[in-house]
Amino acid sequence: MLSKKLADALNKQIGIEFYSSNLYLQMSAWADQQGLEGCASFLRAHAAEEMTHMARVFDYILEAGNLAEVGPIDGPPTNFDSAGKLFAQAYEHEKEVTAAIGNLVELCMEEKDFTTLNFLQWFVSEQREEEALYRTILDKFELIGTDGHGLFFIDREIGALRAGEAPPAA
Ligand code: OFO
Repeated sequence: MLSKKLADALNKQIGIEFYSSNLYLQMSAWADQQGLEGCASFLRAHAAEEMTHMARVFDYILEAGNLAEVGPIDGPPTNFDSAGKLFAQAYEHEKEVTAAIGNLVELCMEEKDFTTLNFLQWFVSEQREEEALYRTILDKFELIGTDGHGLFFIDREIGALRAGEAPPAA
């Protein structure tokens, strides 16, 4: 069984992963409305991937013999001003998730729960990949720019990226 403190913290992570999924789903709707099909499909896939993160934590809590709890989840914003701002926001969000995973790792060490520490290693690597992925996207905005046909090309490039996969080495 997990300690009450660790079970509570992992249950909070369920909410964070749900929120991530809802955020990317909402972002995909915004992108779709702007005619950015590549961005919309990338974000939609990322929303689905976040649900798998949620399920990993949910299942782990259950397997440990504790109660997995789906708490209230805040609604994501609906307007993102521009595609560049949207991806900057996604990157900031991933950094927050990385910090939340870091707090969980710290708690495992405090509690000497090495099984959960081991479970969290996957998330530690995943966050490194996701931050790198969003940095790659932000680089595209920087390099290509959104003037003229820029946004069209960026949208095509983002559509070709796959959420959940490490970006090619620069
Ligand atoms: Fe974006 O990795 Fe889960 O939240």
